[in-house]
Amino acid sequence: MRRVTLMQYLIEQERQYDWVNADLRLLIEVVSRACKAISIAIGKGDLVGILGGAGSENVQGEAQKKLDVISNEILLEANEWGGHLAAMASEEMDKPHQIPHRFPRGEYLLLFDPLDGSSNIDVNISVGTIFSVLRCRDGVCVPDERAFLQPGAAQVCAGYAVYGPSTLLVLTLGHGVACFTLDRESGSFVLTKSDLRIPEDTGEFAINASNARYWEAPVKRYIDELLAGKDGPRGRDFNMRWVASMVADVHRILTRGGVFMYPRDTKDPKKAGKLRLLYEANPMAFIVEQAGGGATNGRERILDILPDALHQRVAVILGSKNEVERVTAYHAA
Ligand code: AHM
Ligand code: MG
Repeated sequence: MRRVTLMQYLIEQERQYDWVNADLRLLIEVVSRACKAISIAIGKGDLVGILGGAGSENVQGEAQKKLDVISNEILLEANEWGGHLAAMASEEMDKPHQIPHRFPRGEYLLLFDPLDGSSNIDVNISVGTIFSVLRCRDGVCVPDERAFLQPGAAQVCAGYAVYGPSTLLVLTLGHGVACFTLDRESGSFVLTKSDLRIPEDTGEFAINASNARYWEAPVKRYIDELLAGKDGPRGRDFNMRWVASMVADVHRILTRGGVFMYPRDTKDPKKAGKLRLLYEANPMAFIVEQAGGGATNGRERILDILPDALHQRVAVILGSKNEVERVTAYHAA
């Protein structure tokens, strides 16, 4: 079988679609190289003393792990000099990161969660990187927070890397989803699955059940029905999985179906959910929709939400289409 590397795949995309240009290709290649560097760092773990806390907090008041900080630095440094970006934004930084004046500026905005699921680092469970690419509007000289406040439907590209038993890169450019596996010997990401599809129905769900007492009524109703199994209204048994790394949970859903929920709850009424819209929910929603699944906040399609803040949170319900539609319908009832 012909081996297709990420670079070959992107060149083919560029030939096929007008709007995939050399800058976008470079951007994705650079992000993939950064993910490779993060994967190598994670693989070394305790051998080089990079597990554990960094002793600092991010803008959202969350304790940072050393690898959160290292991964953020790797992505910033890799993407600064290529001339493909107008600015970057990250879960780990309060404000957008501007491209230093000594480098040319490009037309794209890059957003990322450098290390998603970082509470799992120290216990050697899969973590990942999530990224989203937007176009910077014409005439914006210094892209501040407002430049990034575009709905998810405006994304040019989105992807994630999972650092698990294999390192994978999953990517959408808006016409299907492809998955690449890092060949550790050659150092290349090799296309291992194209046109991923999420089954419309599923027997598996993912939610952090320790929050059950804070859930809103529609979520309680939906989960109660699943838990009732074949004796309940659904008439069949469901299985539950929760890795607590969104990348790993979403990757499972892309592989064999399922529904992932981090709903709004009453634990902290000021927060609309736990996950962040711009660099967690939007890229994952784009990928899931491109694979035939659904993604809502219970009330509306995630990709249609007009953001009002860089680090805004959102409820997330995504995965197998029929289940996402059911939960969403329960919210409207
Ligand atoms: P992080 O970006 O700080 O790692 O937080 C996001 C993670 C998701 O990967 C995961 O789905 C969720 O938080 C798990 O939350 P909880 O620990 O409440 O189950
Ligand atoms: Mg995250």
